[in-house]
Amino acid sequence: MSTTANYSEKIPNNVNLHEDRRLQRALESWQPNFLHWWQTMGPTLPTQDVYLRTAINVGRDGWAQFGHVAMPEYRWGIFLAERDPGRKVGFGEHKGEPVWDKVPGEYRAELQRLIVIQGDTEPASVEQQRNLGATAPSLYDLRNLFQVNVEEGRHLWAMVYLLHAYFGREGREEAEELLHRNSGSLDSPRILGAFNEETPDWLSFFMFTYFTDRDGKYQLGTLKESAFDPLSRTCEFMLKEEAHHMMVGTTGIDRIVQRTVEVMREHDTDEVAGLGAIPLPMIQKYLNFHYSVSLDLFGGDTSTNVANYYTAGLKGRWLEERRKDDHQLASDSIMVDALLEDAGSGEQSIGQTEVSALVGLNTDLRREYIADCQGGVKRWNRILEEGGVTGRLMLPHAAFNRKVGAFAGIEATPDGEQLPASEWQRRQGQWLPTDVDKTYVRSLMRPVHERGKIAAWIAPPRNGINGQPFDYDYVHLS
Ligand code: BYC
Repeated sequence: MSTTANYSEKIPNNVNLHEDRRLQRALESWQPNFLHWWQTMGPTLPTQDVYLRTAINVGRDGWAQFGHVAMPEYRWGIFLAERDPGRKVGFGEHKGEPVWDKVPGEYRAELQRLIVIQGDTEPASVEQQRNLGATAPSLYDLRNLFQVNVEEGRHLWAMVYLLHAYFGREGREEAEELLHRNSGSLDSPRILGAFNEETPDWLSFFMFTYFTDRDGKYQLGTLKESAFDPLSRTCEFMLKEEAHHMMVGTTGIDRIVQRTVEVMREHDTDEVAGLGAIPLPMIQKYLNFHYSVSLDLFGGDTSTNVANYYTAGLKGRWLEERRKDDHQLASDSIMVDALLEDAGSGEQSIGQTEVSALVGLNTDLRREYIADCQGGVKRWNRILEEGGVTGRLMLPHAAFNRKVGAFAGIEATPDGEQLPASEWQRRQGQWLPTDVDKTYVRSLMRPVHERGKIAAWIAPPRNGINGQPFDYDYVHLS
């Protein structure tokens, strides 16, 4: 297989699609449905063209090409990372055996489910972000939004390729369903909770790309370990694109915090709401929301699903190779979050319990994710510190605002103190964005579509894209 994509075909690919006419025809008949979905559910702001990067090969150097592209003509393609012919299963009961080029019959249903769930999130996020172009704070940010959108579209292609190539008629039906479910739809919602939430403003967008895209990074990292080699190779390449999405989120929040600090100092006040910046407590509430719904994306703290996925070799751990254990975990244990019941009073309290390492694998992954999220908080707090501001941001406790896992049935403050439901009802507006907060943030969202200009609530970026300056003509509007 060559690493360079073949762009002479309708669907650019590096999987020699032309050698399998049936598959090629099936994907070519899905292509207009995808384009219809993009036109009806994708970005709403009319543009002539956007300065986008397009993947042209999967090798180490120069896999991307930058240029102005009319978005509906973006070359969404199918790219798998290079095959490692000697690759062996790295964990579970098949550890040490050669990896699989086909789907073993006994794991078909589970693999299909994992691929469908992964695939479902990609178009969901495009749907959630579809109206943001109308309020972009700069052309630079607008371009980044569209870059994220086209790449999520490509990640949908990545999963649809697997469904079509390896899962027969059922796979093709699932590929159609991926275009029929819609974010927030009452009749046919997206599968996972966070992907039915709104992304109505740019503070939410940056929080989403920081916290929710980061779940994507960790889930893709575990699927990259899969014994099903085409899934592993697909995810490996998706992770390269994902890095840009992380950058957008991290630096987006950097720049909001930076601007808030500047306005606080300029006016010598914490009350920046009337001054066009976003107050720190409001940033904290948005952070609390996006972090807690993203924690839910890791599933239950204990899960027999994940134990089975691991044992079967379908889904590994984050950086599996670096783990210093037997990669089978049959006799290991792990402490996981739990509600502990007092034998006498029957009262429940927030605590931890020991379970077998296999059923605790969602916890293992969530922990890796939490440690990574701390990195963002540290860097935003550094901006606050350097700006001479005493306030700090923090990640809320794992029990705060949870709908999945051990703490789904209780309420807790961001400090992890348990609350009766009535008190939560009364006080949740202290910790989660209220209608007033959302209205204020939305009131700031006025488009700045002029070259080199930026909205007052966010600082300009340090660097442009691909060595271009901030005032580059990243987007030509229609
Ligand atoms: N919402 O056994 P449990 C991304 C369901 S993001 C609703 O604890 P399991 C991206 C669960 O399906 C990454 N339902 O869960 C980011 C199960 O249902 P069944 C997406 C939920 O299976 C930004 C039941 O509850 N990729 O790429 O251990 C932009 C019991 O659950 C939720 C993946 O997630 C929820 N939050 O783990 C663009 C990877 N959580 O089986 C893209 C593939 C759980 O009883 N998915 N449920 O009907 C998986 O690995 C697993 O399915 C999960 C759940 C980690 C999601």
